[in-house]
Amino acid sequence: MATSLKNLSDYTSDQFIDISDKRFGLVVAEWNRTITDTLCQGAYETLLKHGAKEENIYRNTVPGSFELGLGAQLLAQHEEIDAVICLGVIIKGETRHDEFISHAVAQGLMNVGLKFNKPVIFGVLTTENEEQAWDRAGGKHGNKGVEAAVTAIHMLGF
Ligand code: DLZ
Repeated sequence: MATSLKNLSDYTSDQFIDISDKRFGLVVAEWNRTITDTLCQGAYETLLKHGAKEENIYRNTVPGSFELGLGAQLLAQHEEIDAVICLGVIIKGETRHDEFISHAVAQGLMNVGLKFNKPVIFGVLTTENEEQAWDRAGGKHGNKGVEAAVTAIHMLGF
């Protein structure tokens, strides 16, 4: 069934819908676990704060960020799941592994969202070091897990 086209002026950046019956999948990478757990906590609390029910939030882990794409797909393929939030921390090392993983994850998550026509959020930190990651996981730049959850809610209202 085709959805009706809303007036463009309806789309505002602070648009939030009732998410009390929405189901969310959280996919969390285990690399840099203490940081990804903090991102996850931020996302989880934000969903609850905006009205999601605890029993409607499904949390799964994957070994590393590279596996977020498949993890997202395995959740997104379920009709009951409305949005998937992927959380990871990719820290630059001596080699270019971080670039390959980051690009693959970004592209992979975009593909899953477009394939299943539902929000699949890229909540992945790509930093030079651990300090920069903590700055974005509850530190001076906020918690990007919170932002990822807000983005998912925003997209559900689209
Ligand atoms: C191998 C690897 C490396 C070196 N660094 C990270 C990282 O900083 N963040 C992350 O989430 N994952 C890392 N991984 C693991 C890969 O994402 C992946 O799990 C493995 O290459 C196996 O496919």
